[in-house]
Amino acid sequence: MDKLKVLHFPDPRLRKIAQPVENVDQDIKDIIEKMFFTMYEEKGIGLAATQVNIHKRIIVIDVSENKDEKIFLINPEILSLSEDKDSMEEGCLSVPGFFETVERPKKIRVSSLGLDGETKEFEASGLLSTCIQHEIDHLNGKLFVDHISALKRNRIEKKIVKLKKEGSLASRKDTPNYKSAV
Ligand code: GNR
Ligand code: NI
Repeated sequence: MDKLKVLHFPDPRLRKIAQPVENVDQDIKDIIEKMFFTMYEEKGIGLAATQVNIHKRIIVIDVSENKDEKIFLINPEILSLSEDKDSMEEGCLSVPGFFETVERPKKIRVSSLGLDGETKEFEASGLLSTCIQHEIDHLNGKLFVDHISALKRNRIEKKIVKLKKEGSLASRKDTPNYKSAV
């Protein structure tokens, strides 16, 4: 299977708003499969379709230790957010090699479509909650660097543009974007 190409900040395509999936058909199942393949290859714990230039509301996640717990979300919606917050060091396959602490609500209640097209609801906390919020941001054209200061964001942007010009961004792909929750 071919790996999908991951867009890098500040590519304007990362700012597009993804459109809801209307039918969970074979086309959507194929996209999900390719996204899981790409996410595991890139050593990410999550991937939003926006990052691979597919502007549909689809997310894949695996926050498990053994990389054997696939979670996919179709048309995910955050139904409620807790008052209490969690701070985590975040990374992003679209912002390779940079990590910054982001504060987000600790617990969320989420709805999403299953492969049968039925709506499912569940709660998430910890790394899964952070990851879902990070991925839904992508579907809305938002990146984790939008949660940090403009100064830091601009510095990161300049560094990535420079690395891309030098052609040395590819070698950083070996840096896993996974950071432990503890
Ligand atoms: O691999 C990833 N690690 C990560 C770490 C902390 C918070 C969020 C993430 S998601 C990221 C993969 C990615 O870019 N998903 O959009
Ligand atoms: Ni990301």
